[in-house]
Amino acid sequence: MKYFPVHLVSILFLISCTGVKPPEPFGPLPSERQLAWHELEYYMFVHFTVNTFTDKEWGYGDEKESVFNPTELDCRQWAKVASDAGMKGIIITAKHHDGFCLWPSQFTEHSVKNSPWKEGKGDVLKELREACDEYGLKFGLYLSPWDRNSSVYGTPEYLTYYRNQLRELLTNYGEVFEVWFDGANGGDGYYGGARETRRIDNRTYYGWPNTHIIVRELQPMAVMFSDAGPDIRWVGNEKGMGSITNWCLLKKDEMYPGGDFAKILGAGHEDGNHWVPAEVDVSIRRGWFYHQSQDSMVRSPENLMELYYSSVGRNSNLLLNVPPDRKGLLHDNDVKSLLTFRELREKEFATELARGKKVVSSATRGKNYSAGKANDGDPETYWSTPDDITSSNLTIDLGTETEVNRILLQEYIKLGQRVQEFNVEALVDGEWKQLIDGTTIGYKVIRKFPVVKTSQVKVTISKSKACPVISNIELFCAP
Ligand code: FUL
Repeated sequence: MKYFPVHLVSILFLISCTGVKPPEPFGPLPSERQLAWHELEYYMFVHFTVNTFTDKEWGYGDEKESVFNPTELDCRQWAKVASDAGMKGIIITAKHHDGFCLWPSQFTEHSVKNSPWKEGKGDVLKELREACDEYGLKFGLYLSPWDRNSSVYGTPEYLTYYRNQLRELLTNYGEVFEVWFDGANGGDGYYGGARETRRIDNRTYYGWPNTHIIVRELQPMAVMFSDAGPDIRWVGNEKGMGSITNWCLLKKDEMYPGGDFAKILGAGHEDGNHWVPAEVDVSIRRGWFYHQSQDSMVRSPENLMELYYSSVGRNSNLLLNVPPDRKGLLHDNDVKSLLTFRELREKEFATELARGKKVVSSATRGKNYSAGKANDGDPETYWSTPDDITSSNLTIDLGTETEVNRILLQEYIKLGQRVQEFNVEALVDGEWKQLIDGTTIGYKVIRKFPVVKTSQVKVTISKSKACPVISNIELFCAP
């Protein structure tokens, strides 16, 4: 009995801390593999094949294997650059539309095994896999569904060929984080000598569900990309532009790869019934493949910084293409630009101003969901409100007058994407001044605004599908 009161106090204390239930998940939720993908944010695309040697963007399919002959191919250089640039992985064109395979596939003669490179004993994918492991990078594959070399393209037999190749790739090269199914499909080509135009019906020909099963079976943690998912969607352009309103949601059952959906893909569907976030694919040069004539047209570090804001800053991942040259190396101009971009990025976000500062909110769900959870640096905690409160604000007290010009916001997406409208204000000369307004947040949004000197910043969630769950707010003053 002596201890009873103490016991009671601790029980009451526990209830007061944990008694409030967390918000129920709302709408479609990300899978474990999608959550892991979100966190990668920025990774490299590598376009490399016979086109590199023929100076083309789309090989016709009749290129001789003998043209593929990189003189100094070094996947470790690619991986080192990717790692030094702050990227988290590499996705390579195992096979582009021309049908040439960068690995010695047992299902075709049209591959590195009949090229002079390493006397036909080489395997680019194996080398890249090892290099990725050495540098701690994820490894991804692009296997073009369109194959302008294959004599059976357009017939059911081709699907067996395609799926055999996919099995080969997903079995022999370790863990794959993303499989890239491109949307460009059908047209003229070599097709084993037929040299004709072959059209396929995007909706039915590929029998995608049966191909997807193979990926799930062999690489359960790999996400699949295409214009229509199933896991990751195209952003609808190749200019590096994520959409400001960007739902991770999509009515993917109404879509198919290679369909005419570019206009929808940027924003996704606010009322989408599946979680299918957007990936921004864009090249550091004009072309996807290396062309010497484009050596002077490499994107500048400043331009890459803009790309970062219009992709990662808009709730998308950035897949930045850096094509190796005929030696099989990334060109110096590209490397310099990438590394300087990393420096710029580090300077841009060098000092975070909001962490641990005093925060108050107009509504809170309870102690475990208090405003301070949004700036405690812990991605697993979040600020939330009671279920019936879907508009609310949070004010960060910076303590002293501080210069600010960037804000980063994140929703706790494990509970779904909710926010539909928000705005940010700063207290200037005793009055609230609006800095930005916005629509969706999702995994991450980073926004710029002109420098403002303020002691308080207020984030208002003005419209949300359900009570907001904000896991992170950061403030910066970029140079
Ligand atoms: C497109 C392809 O046609 C381009 O050649 C490139 O591979 C790009 C990433 O996807 O659909």
